[in-house]
Amino acid sequence: MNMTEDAIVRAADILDRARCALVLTGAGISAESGIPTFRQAQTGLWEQFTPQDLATPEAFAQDPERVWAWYHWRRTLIARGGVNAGHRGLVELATRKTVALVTQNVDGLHQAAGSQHVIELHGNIWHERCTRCEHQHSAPVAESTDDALLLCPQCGAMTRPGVVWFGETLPAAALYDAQQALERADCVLVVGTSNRVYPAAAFVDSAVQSDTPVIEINPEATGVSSAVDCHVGASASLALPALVQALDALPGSR
Ligand code: BV8
Ligand code: ZN
Repeated sequence: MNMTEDAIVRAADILDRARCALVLTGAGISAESGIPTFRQAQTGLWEQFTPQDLATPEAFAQDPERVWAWYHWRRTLIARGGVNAGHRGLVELATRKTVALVTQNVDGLHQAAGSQHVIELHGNIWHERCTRCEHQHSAPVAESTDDALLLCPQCGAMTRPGVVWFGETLPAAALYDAQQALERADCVLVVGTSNRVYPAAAFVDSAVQSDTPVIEINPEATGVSSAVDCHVGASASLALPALVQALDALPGSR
């Protein structure tokens, strides 16, 4: 058995003992859908920018057209890439264990794969909200046909993507639900995040500090890899289906 297989069996054993798992995902789980992660260099027109340059209120105030063009580009990548075996693996896992799924991602791919009650800490790229009135709107999941900024159908003012930018506070309801899920969880599975963006990363920190067993799935080491109970050094689309298989193979499993 190689190191990854061994880690997956250990992770399955930890999960099997748990009653309720909190799963926290980041951009890495969508990487194999062809969506660049936040730390990966962007491509094409956007390679000269980092997400931190564009995902801020200041960038939007300075050049809303450019920021909307970036979101249209990402929407097209998401619509084109679709869900992968990692997203589907979490749907399968939720049929074996009670899972609370908290994501930092805005791509909506967990919901597209069939995950229920997804807690979106950073909003959703398909949501749009007016910068002047209360109007909110969800765009259909489809490749963007243009890259123009979008105007409110109600009052004609500019709309903005319904996501949380750097320097903005997270939705109180999502934070509360994630906190509740963390308190109920007796195991945390963190998938595809560099654990650098707060306050989302604080959920993993507090799990590690409170001796809740933590499993990390990430082909790279991160700042928490040395502190977690089990690091699976593999991609989400390989590790998550394998984790479900290993759970099913345990004696006494369903
Ligand atoms: C807040 C939505 C406070 C937008 C995102 C100055 C001013 C204010 C705040 C701050 C500041 N300085 C620092 C902060 C805090 C800041 C922060 O944490 N900054 C970081 C950069 C240090 N946080 C905030 O600003 C937050 N708000 O603090 O408010 C406040 C309080 C009161 C009043 C006002 C303000 C808001 C943070 C939310 C930002 N929005 N997204 C959009 O998407 O367009 S964050 C963005 O980063 C994404 O959501 C992304 O998910 C998230 C985290 O990144 P990761 O998911 O971890 O992605 P990353 O690329 O880093 O890592 C990918 C990982 O996957 C890697 O480890 C890789 O190895 C792995 N991987 C790759 N391939 C695979 C894989 N894993 C598995 N399988 C694979 N195949
Ligand atoms: Zn409006």
